[in-house]
Amino acid sequence: MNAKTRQFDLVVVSNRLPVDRVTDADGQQSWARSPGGLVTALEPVMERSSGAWVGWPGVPDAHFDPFEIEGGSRGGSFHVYPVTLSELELERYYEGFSNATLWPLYHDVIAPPIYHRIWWESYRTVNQRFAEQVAAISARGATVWVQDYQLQLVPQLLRRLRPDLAIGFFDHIPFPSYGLFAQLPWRAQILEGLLGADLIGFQRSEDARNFSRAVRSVLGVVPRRNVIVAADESPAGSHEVEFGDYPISIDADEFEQLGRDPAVRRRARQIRRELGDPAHVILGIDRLDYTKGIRHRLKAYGELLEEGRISVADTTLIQIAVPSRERVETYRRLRDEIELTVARINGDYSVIGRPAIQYLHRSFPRREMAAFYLAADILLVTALRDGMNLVAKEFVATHVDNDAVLVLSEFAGASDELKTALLVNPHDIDGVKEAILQARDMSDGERTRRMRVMRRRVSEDNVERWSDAYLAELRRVSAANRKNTSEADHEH
Ligand code: GDG
Repeated sequence: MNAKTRQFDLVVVSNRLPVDRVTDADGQQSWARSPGGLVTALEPVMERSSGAWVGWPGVPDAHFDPFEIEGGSRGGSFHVYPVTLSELELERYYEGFSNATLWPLYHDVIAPPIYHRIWWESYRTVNQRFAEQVAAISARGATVWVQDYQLQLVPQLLRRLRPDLAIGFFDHIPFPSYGLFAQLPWRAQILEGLLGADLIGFQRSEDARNFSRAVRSVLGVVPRRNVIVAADESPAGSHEVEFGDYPISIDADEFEQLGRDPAVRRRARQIRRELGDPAHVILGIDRLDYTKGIRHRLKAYGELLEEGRISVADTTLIQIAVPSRERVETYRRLRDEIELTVARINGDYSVIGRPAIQYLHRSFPRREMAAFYLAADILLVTALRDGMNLVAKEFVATHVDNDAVLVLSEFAGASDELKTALLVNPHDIDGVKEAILQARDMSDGERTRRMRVMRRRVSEDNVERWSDAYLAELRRVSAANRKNTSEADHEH
């Protein structure tokens, strides 16, 4: 069958495809899979049920034919349907509406959200294009799983085109409290867009509560517990939308294996040696984003050095800041601020061969990430707001010897599950300082006890369980909706 006319039983839709365009030494172009939690989670189900992935391939103004990509960690393949975005759409839909309007608004306005009507228009246009692409390749009654805040209108647009589909939506980032969400000029349209789904998943129960309140206040529809009756164009005139919390996780086995891998363990020891074998290695790994609280962390760390409560003689902080959204002005400014702070702290406290902060602005292969996790005694996650924070879960899974401490922000979704971490309010700098010292001075027994509880949790609630639970519920809810629709159809 021609790849273009193929129909699939499971279609995953996300802004960015989990593949990258790569050019080899001879100038030959090809596709490489970008490793990520979501692909790993969905790979087994995609293979079981003839799956396709719809998304933007990362290159503006380029048209690519659908293709099949192989070579995953499980040796499987899936079909890829690239959606074309122009340079202007990238500016307005992606960098504009997604990353300069929704992202700051949904993360508690840590940075001020910017509202532009022209960005909103582009968001609508692009969401329509995604919906049409999905409609064209979904088999009758197929399951479609829409991912994240860039595509909140797709559920409704898709339901209009294909009422036969089971439509799920998962929000990877927080859903803001009503007081903030109310700012959005297009708040009603966004909620109506989402309500095209059969099931809406959030990271935390708090997000689900915020969503419920927004629906009540903006649309005047009162949810019954976790169900909303949403008007649509079907013979029944409406369908039921279920919503709830489905906290995402990681491929815990993979990180545990990396944690036991002799080569990764050797590399972790080597990292410590190259730092001059400090007694305490503290780590931060984040996309360079203002939501991650990197400045708060540096402030706490700088003050501890200034007060002589920690010393470069026995402690090093490794801060990995993964480049992110570098064309958005707020991100460029943030990078300057962070690098100025790091340079000041290093200028004031480093000695030759003993940096106060080992700062790395780049990304690393997964095995190297695991080596950094293993090399560290303490991980600092000080996010001001974070949907989940997978780095925290990966750190926990990798430390198979239970010999590390997680300092975790209560504003990260992960804090609902990882309750034996040292929980901090990152705005409380003194509290963060105390937590760093408590982590450093913790007895072996307490470290092990706390870590063991978290490791069990991450290993049981892994990402495969997450996607299985979500998809099972989606199919249940949509089957009930289709039954109601066909009964209404017969009555007519
Ligand atoms: C959003 C939400 C939510 C990072 N640097 C490298 C690298 N990574 C990988 C990590 C981890 C992932 O990227 C980052 O995930 P986080 O959850 O920490 O943060 P966001 O990117 O903000 O993700 C978040 C998530 O969606 C999932 O729902 O948890 O709240 O904001 O897996 O390992 N991977 C490699 N090299 C790097 O340099 N290979």
